[in-house]
Amino acid sequence: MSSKILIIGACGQIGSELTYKLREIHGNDNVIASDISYTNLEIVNSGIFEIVDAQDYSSIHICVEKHKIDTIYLMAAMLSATGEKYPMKAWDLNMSSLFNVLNLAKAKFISKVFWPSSIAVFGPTTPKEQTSQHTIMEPTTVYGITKQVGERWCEYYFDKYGVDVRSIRYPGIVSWKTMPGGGTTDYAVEIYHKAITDGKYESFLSEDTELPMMFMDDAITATIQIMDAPANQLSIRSSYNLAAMSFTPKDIAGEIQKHIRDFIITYNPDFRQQIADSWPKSIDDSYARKDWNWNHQFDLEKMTNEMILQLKKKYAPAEN
Ligand code: AKB
Repeated sequence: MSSKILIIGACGQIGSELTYKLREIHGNDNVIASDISYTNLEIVNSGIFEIVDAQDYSSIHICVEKHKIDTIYLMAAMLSATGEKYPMKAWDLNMSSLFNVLNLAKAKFISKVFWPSSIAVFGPTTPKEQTSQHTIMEPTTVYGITKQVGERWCEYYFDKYGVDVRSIRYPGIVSWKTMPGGGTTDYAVEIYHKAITDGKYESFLSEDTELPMMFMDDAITATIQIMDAPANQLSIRSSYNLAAMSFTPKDIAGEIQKHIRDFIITYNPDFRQQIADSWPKSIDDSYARKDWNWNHQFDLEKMTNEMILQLKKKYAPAEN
Protein backbone atom coordinates (compact mmCIF):
# COMPACT_ATOMS: atom_id res chain seq x y z
CA MET A 1 0.00 0.00 0.00
CA SER A 2 1.24 3.43 -0.90
CA SER A 3 2.15 5.82 1.92
CA LYS A 4 -0.42 8.53 2.72
CA ILE A 5 1.31 11.77 3.54
CA LEU A 6 0.16 14.98 5.25
CA ILE A 7 2.25 18.12 4.93
CA ILE A 8 1.48 20.71 7.59
CA GLY A 9 2.64 24.19 6.56
CA ALA A 10 2.44 23.32 2.86
CA CYS A 11 2.04 26.94 1.76
CA GLY A 12 5.50 27.94 3.02
CA GLN A 13 8.89 28.07 1.32
CA ILE A 14 9.97 24.47 1.98
CA GLY A 15 6.50 22.96 2.50
CA SER A 16 5.34 23.98 -0.97
CA GLU A 17 8.30 22.43 -2.81
CA LEU A 18 8.12 19.32 -0.66
CA THR A 19 4.46 18.97 -1.63
CA TYR A 20 5.26 19.15 -5.37
CA LYS A 21 8.11 16.63 -5.07
CA LEU A 22 6.23 14.15 -2.88
CA ARG A 23 3.26 14.27 -5.28
CA GLU A 24 5.62 13.47 -8.15
CA ILE A 25 6.86 10.43 -6.23
CA HIS A 26 3.70 9.14 -4.52
CA GLY A 27 0.94 10.49 -6.77
CA ASN A 28 -1.38 13.45 -6.22
CA ASP A 29 -4.00 11.55 -4.21
CA ASN A 30 -1.49 10.28 -1.68
CA VAL A 31 -0.10 13.66 -0.63
CA ILE A 32 -2.40 16.00 1.30
CA ALA A 33 -1.26 19.62 1.56
CA SER A 34 -2.46 21.63 4.56
CA ASP A 35 -1.96 25.02 6.16
CA ILE A 36 -3.68 27.45 8.50
CA SER A 37 -4.99 29.56 5.58
CA TYR A 38 -5.15 29.72 1.79
CA THR A 39 -1.98 31.82 1.43
CA ASN A 40 -0.46 29.97 -1.53
CA LEU A 41 -3.08 29.50 -4.25
CA GLU A 42 -0.76 27.47 -6.43
CA ILE A 43 -0.55 24.86 -3.66
CA VAL A 44 -4.23 25.15 -2.74
CA ASN A 45 -5.25 24.49 -6.35
CA SER A 46 -2.63 21.87 -7.15
CA GLY A 47 -4.22 18.88 -5.38
CA ILE A 48 -5.97 17.91 -2.16
CA PHE A 49 -5.72 20.78 0.33
CA GLU A 50 -7.07 20.99 3.89
CA ILE A 51 -7.14 23.80 6.42
CA VAL A 52 -5.29 22.42 9.46
CA ASP A 53 -4.28 24.33 12.59
CA ALA A 54 -0.95 22.85 13.71
CA GLN A 55 -1.57 24.11 17.25
CA ASP A 56 -4.84 22.19 17.54
CA TYR A 57 -4.44 18.45 18.13
CA SER A 58 -7.97 17.60 17.01
CA SER A 59 -7.64 19.65 13.81
CA ILE A 60 -4.66 17.47 12.77
CA HIS A 61 -6.28 14.29 14.09
CA ILE A 62 -9.47 14.81 12.04
CA CYS A 63 -7.41 15.27 8.88
CA VAL A 64 -5.29 12.20 9.68
CA GLU A 65 -8.40 10.05 10.14
CA LYS A 66 -10.20 11.47 7.10
CA HIS A 67 -7.33 10.73 4.73
CA LYS A 68 -5.86 7.66 6.52
CA ILE A 69 -2.52 9.42 6.88
CA ASP A 70 0.53 7.46 8.05
CA THR A 71 3.30 10.04 7.62
CA ILE A 72 3.41 13.73 8.63
CA TYR A 73 5.91 16.37 7.53
CA LEU A 74 5.53 19.20 10.05
CA MET A 75 6.77 22.27 8.17
CA ALA A 76 4.84 24.98 10.08
CA ALA A 77 7.06 27.16 12.28
CA MET A 78 7.85 30.74 13.21
CA LEU A 79 11.42 31.49 12.11
CA SER A 80 14.27 33.36 13.79
CA ALA A 81 13.60 37.02 12.93
CA THR A 82 9.82 36.96 13.47
CA GLY A 83 10.36 34.85 16.59
CA GLU A 84 12.36 37.69 18.18
CA LYS A 85 9.38 40.02 17.63
CA TYR A 86 6.83 37.56 19.05
CA PRO A 87 8.71 35.33 21.50
CA MET A 88 5.70 33.70 23.16
CA LYS A 89 3.89 33.12 19.86
CA ALA A 90 7.02 31.49 18.46
CA TRP A 91 7.34 29.28 21.53
CA ASP A 92 3.65 28.31 21.44
CA LEU A 93 3.52 27.54 17.71
CA ASN A 94 6.84 25.74 17.44
CA MET A 95 6.37 23.60 20.55
CA SER A 96 2.65 22.83 20.52
CA SER A 97 2.70 21.79 16.85
CA LEU A 98 5.59 19.40 17.55
CA PHE A 99 3.89 17.88 20.60
CA ASN A 100 0.65 17.44 18.67
CA VAL A 101 2.36 15.46 15.93
CA LEU A 102 4.61 13.46 18.29
CA ASN A 103 1.57 12.56 20.40
CA LEU A 104 -0.37 11.42 17.32
CA ALA A 105 2.57 9.12 16.55
CA LYS A 106 2.81 7.96 20.18
CA ALA A 107 -0.91 7.06 20.04
CA LYS A 108 -0.17 5.16 16.79
CA PHE A 109 -2.51 7.22 14.59
CA ILE A 110 0.54 7.81 12.34
CA SER A 111 3.77 5.85 11.99
CA LYS A 112 6.40 8.34 10.76
CA VAL A 113 7.22 12.01 11.36
CA PHE A 114 9.55 14.53 9.73
CA TRP A 115 10.33 17.63 11.77
CA PRO A 116 12.85 20.24 10.65
CA SER A 117 15.43 21.62 13.03
CA SER A 118 17.92 24.35 12.11
CA ILE A 119 21.46 25.70 12.46
CA ALA A 120 19.72 28.07 14.93
CA VAL A 121 20.18 25.39 17.61
CA PHE A 122 23.76 26.68 17.85
CA GLY A 123 24.77 29.88 19.62
CA PRO A 124 27.63 32.31 20.18
CA THR A 125 29.57 29.81 22.34
CA THR A 126 29.50 27.12 19.62
CA PRO A 127 32.72 26.69 17.59
CA LYS A 128 32.00 28.53 14.31
CA GLU A 129 33.98 26.58 11.73
CA GLN A 130 32.92 23.08 10.65
CA THR A 131 30.55 22.94 13.62
CA SER A 132 30.23 19.32 14.63
CA GLN A 133 27.12 17.26 15.32
CA HIS A 134 27.76 17.08 19.07
CA THR A 135 29.03 20.37 20.42
CA ILE A 136 28.15 23.31 22.68
CA MET A 137 24.56 24.41 22.01
CA GLU A 138 23.47 27.59 23.75
CA PRO A 139 21.07 29.27 21.28
CA THR A 140 20.19 32.91 21.97
CA THR A 141 17.07 33.23 19.79
CA VAL A 142 13.59 32.01 20.75
CA TYR A 143 13.48 30.09 17.47
CA GLY A 144 16.81 28.40 18.27
CA ILE A 145 15.60 27.53 21.77
CA THR A 146 12.44 25.92 20.36
CA LYS A 147 14.51 23.92 17.87
CA GLN A 148 17.00 22.75 20.48
CA VAL A 149 14.26 21.74 22.93
CA GLY A 150 12.34 20.16 20.05
CA GLU A 151 15.35 18.01 19.21
CA ARG A 152 15.52 16.77 22.79
CA TRP A 153 11.82 15.88 22.66
CA CYS A 154 12.18 14.05 19.33
CA GLU A 155 14.95 11.91 20.77
CA TYR A 156 12.90 11.36 23.94
CA TYR A 157 9.83 10.19 22.00
CA PHE A 158 12.01 7.86 19.94
CA ASP A 159 13.77 6.40 23.00
CA LYS A 160 10.78 6.09 25.32
CA TYR A 161 7.86 5.49 22.96
CA GLY A 162 9.50 4.18 19.79
CA VAL A 163 8.20 7.11 17.70
CA ASP A 164 9.88 7.07 14.27
CA VAL A 165 10.72 10.76 14.06
CA ARG A 166 13.45 11.98 11.70
CA SER A 167 15.02 15.42 11.53
CA ILE A 168 17.56 17.63 9.77
CA ARG A 169 19.17 20.87 10.95
CA TYR A 170 18.50 22.96 7.84
CA PRO A 171 20.91 25.73 6.95
CA GLY A 172 19.49 28.82 5.15
CA ILE A 173 17.47 27.59 2.16
CA VAL A 174 17.61 29.42 -1.17
CA SER A 175 14.80 28.93 -3.70
CA TRP A 176 12.83 30.74 -6.40
CA LYS A 177 9.28 29.32 -6.25
CA THR A 178 7.92 30.46 -2.87
CA MET A 179 9.37 33.36 -0.84
CA PRO A 180 10.66 32.58 2.65
CA GLY A 181 9.26 34.60 5.53
CA GLY A 182 10.67 35.77 8.86
CA GLY A 183 14.13 34.21 8.66
CA THR A 184 17.62 35.67 9.04
CA THR A 185 18.93 33.87 5.97
CA ASP A 186 16.11 35.29 3.79
CA TYR A 187 18.49 37.92 2.37
CA ALA A 188 20.02 35.19 0.19
CA VAL A 189 16.66 34.78 -1.59
CA GLU A 190 15.63 38.46 -1.68
CA ILE A 191 18.95 39.44 -3.26
CA TYR A 192 18.25 37.39 -6.41
CA HIS A 193 14.73 38.80 -6.82
CA LYS A 194 15.97 42.38 -6.39
CA ALA A 195 18.89 41.75 -8.74
CA ILE A 196 16.40 40.88 -11.48
CA THR A 197 13.70 43.49 -10.70
CA ASP A 198 15.78 46.48 -9.48
CA GLY A 199 19.43 45.76 -10.31
CA LYS A 200 20.33 46.58 -6.71
CA TYR A 201 19.84 45.27 -3.18
CA GLU A 202 20.35 46.59 0.34
CA SER A 203 21.50 43.72 2.56
CA PHE A 204 20.35 43.59 6.18
CA LEU A 205 23.48 41.58 7.01
CA SER A 206 27.03 42.97 6.75
CA GLU A 207 29.20 42.08 3.76
CA ASP A 208 31.35 39.50 5.56
CA THR A 209 28.61 37.59 7.42
CA GLU A 210 29.28 33.98 6.49
CA LEU A 211 26.46 31.47 6.98
CA PRO A 212 25.75 27.86 5.98
CA MET A 213 23.31 27.72 3.04
CA MET A 214 21.70 25.22 0.67
CA PHE A 215 19.75 25.27 -2.58
CA MET A 216 16.15 24.06 -2.29
CA ASP A 217 16.62 21.04 -4.59
CA ASP A 218 19.30 19.71 -2.26
CA ALA A 219 17.15 20.38 0.83
CA ILE A 220 14.23 18.45 -0.70
CA THR A 221 16.51 15.57 -1.73
CA ALA A 222 17.93 15.36 1.80
CA THR A 223 14.45 15.42 3.36
CA ILE A 224 13.22 12.59 1.16
CA GLN A 225 16.47 10.64 1.62
CA ILE A 226 16.33 10.69 5.41
CA MET A 227 12.65 9.67 5.35
CA ASP A 228 13.41 6.76 3.00
CA ALA A 229 16.48 5.53 4.91
CA PRO A 230 16.13 2.20 6.75
CA ALA A 231 15.45 2.98 10.42
CA ASN A 232 18.43 0.98 11.62
CA GLN A 233 20.82 3.19 9.61
CA LEU A 234 19.87 6.32 11.54
CA SER A 235 22.23 6.83 14.45
CA ILE A 236 20.90 10.31 15.28
CA ARG A 237 17.32 10.71 16.51
CA SER A 238 17.61 14.34 17.64
CA SER A 239 18.53 16.05 14.33
CA TYR A 240 21.26 15.67 11.71
CA ASN A 241 23.74 18.41 10.79
CA LEU A 242 23.39 19.07 7.05
CA ALA A 243 25.58 21.21 4.79
CA ALA A 244 26.17 22.21 1.19
CA MET A 245 27.95 25.59 1.02
CA SER A 246 28.79 28.70 3.02
CA PHE A 247 28.96 32.25 1.71
CA THR A 248 28.69 35.94 2.64
CA PRO A 249 26.49 38.67 1.11
CA LYS A 250 29.64 39.90 -0.66
CA ASP A 251 30.28 36.45 -2.18
CA ILE A 252 26.73 36.10 -3.47
CA ALA A 253 26.79 39.65 -4.91
CA GLY A 254 30.02 38.81 -6.74
CA GLU A 255 28.42 35.72 -8.23
CA ILE A 256 25.33 37.69 -9.33
CA GLN A 257 27.59 40.29 -10.97
CA LYS A 258 28.86 37.56 -13.30
CA HIS A 259 25.31 37.54 -14.76
CA ILE A 260 24.21 41.14 -14.14
CA ARG A 261 27.33 43.26 -14.44
CA ASP A 262 25.82 46.49 -13.05
CA PHE A 263 24.24 44.87 -9.98
CA ILE A 264 24.86 47.01 -6.89
CA ILE A 265 24.80 45.79 -3.29
CA THR A 266 24.76 48.08 -0.24
CA TYR A 267 24.80 47.09 3.42
CA ASN A 268 22.56 48.28 6.21
CA PRO A 269 22.66 45.68 9.01
CA ASP A 270 19.64 45.56 11.34
CA PHE A 271 18.65 43.40 14.34
CA ARG A 272 19.12 40.26 12.25
CA GLN A 273 22.88 40.85 12.23
CA GLN A 274 23.09 39.80 15.87
CA ILE A 275 21.17 36.61 15.11
CA ALA A 276 23.45 35.76 12.18
CA ASP A 277 26.54 36.50 14.30
CA SER A 278 25.41 33.89 16.82
CA TRP A 279 25.28 31.08 14.23
CA PRO A 280 28.05 28.89 12.77
CA LYS A 281 29.87 29.82 9.56
CA SER A 282 30.13 26.23 8.34
CA ILE A 283 28.80 22.81 9.34
CA ASP A 284 30.33 19.33 9.58
CA ASP A 285 27.64 16.98 8.30
CA SER A 286 29.65 13.75 8.24
CA TYR A 287 26.96 11.77 10.12
CA ALA A 288 24.39 12.48 7.37
CA ARG A 289 26.94 11.57 4.69
CA LYS A 290 27.85 8.32 6.46
CA ASP A 291 24.41 7.20 7.74
CA TRP A 292 22.21 7.90 4.70
CA ASN A 293 24.63 8.80 1.90
CA TRP A 294 23.92 12.51 1.88
CA ASN A 295 25.70 14.36 -0.92
CA HIS A 296 24.88 17.89 -2.07
CA GLN A 297 24.73 18.87 -5.75
CA PHE A 298 24.63 22.68 -5.71
CA ASP A 299 27.43 25.12 -4.89
CA LEU A 300 27.15 28.93 -5.05
CA GLU A 301 27.93 29.13 -8.77
CA LYS A 302 25.49 26.41 -9.85
CA MET A 303 22.77 27.75 -7.55
CA THR A 304 23.21 31.29 -8.89
CA ASN A 305 22.93 30.09 -12.50
CA GLU A 306 19.66 28.36 -11.67
CA MET A 307 18.23 31.23 -9.58
CA ILE A 308 18.94 33.81 -12.29
CA LEU A 309 17.58 31.56 -15.05
CA GLN A 310 14.32 30.81 -13.21
CA LEU A 311 13.72 34.32 -11.89
CA LYS A 312 14.34 35.88 -15.32
CA LYS A 313 11.53 33.64 -16.63
CA LYS A 314 9.31 34.45 -13.67
CA TYR A 315 9.67 38.21 -14.08
CA ALA A 316 9.66 38.23 -17.89
CA PRO A 317 6.76 40.27 -19.26
CA ALA A 318 3.96 37.91 -20.37
CA GLU A 319 3.91 37.44 -24.15
CA ASN A 320 0.55 37.50 -25.88
C1 AKB B 1 16.09 31.37 9.62
O1 AKB B 1 16.86 32.18 9.08
O2 AKB B 1 15.48 31.61 10.66
C2 AKB B 1 15.92 30.01 8.99
C3 AKB B 1 16.86 28.99 9.57
C4 AKB B 1 18.31 29.11 9.36
O3 AKB B 1 16.42 28.07 10.19
N1 AKB B 1 16.11 30.09 7.58
